[in-house]
Amino acid sequence: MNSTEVDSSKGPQQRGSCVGSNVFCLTGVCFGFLCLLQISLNITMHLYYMKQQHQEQKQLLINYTDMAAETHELLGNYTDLLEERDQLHTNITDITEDRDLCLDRYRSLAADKAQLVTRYKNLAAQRSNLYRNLQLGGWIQFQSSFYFFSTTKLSWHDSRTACRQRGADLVMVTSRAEQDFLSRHLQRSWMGLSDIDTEGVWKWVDGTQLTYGYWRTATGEPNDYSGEEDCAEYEDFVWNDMPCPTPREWTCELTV
Ligand SMILES: [Ca+2]
Ligand SMILES: [Ca+2]
Repeated sequence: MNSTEVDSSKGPQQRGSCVGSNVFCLTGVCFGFLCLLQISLNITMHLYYMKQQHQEQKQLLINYTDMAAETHELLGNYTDLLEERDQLHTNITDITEDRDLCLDRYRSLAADKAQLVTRYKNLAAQRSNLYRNLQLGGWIQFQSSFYFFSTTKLSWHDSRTACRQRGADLVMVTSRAEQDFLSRHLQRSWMGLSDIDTEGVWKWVDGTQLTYGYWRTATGEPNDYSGEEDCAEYEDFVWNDMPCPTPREWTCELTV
């Protein structure tokens, strides 16, 4: 008997188990391969997941660091803002106090203004009454003064007394315009000018010293004739010194 026969003698059952064993083996190999593949896949996925997680953690750490820095900066800004707010509150308080002071000052000035307006109106009314009374009393206005021309004759001192009793004084001629104005109303009259205190030093009745006069130069006035001429008179458009007791008309000046 040959081997072929022997193998053939094992029958179809033995051949079938061999084939089934191979399928089983192949299935096992495949299963094992799949298991290895699954394990490899799991490991790869795990590694990939770990890497992703590590990157995410790294990114989170970076974000956290950035956020911490931003938080620190925000805290710094917040502190600065608090200081600015406090400073603004202080400024507002100061401005409010200044405003209140200004308002008080404004109200005080407004009250003063109202009083001044009232006083101005009263003074204007008084001035109008004074002007009217002066004009009624024969006074003539020229620029900022009123003038009274007497019709009686008195000594220089009595003339001055008469002017003072009217609230004025003897006229002081202090400008060419005033000299020309008097020329239209006077021929001869006492003026408020004398050298009574010091010979040769001519002073007006308000104490100021004469700086320029319209003296009669033809006769060398003021000439202090006979050593007795200490009072000045207005005579035909020019001035002359005369003895003070001499009766003369007189002219008063009232500055308003
Ligand atoms: Ca004299
Ligand atoms: Ca004279």
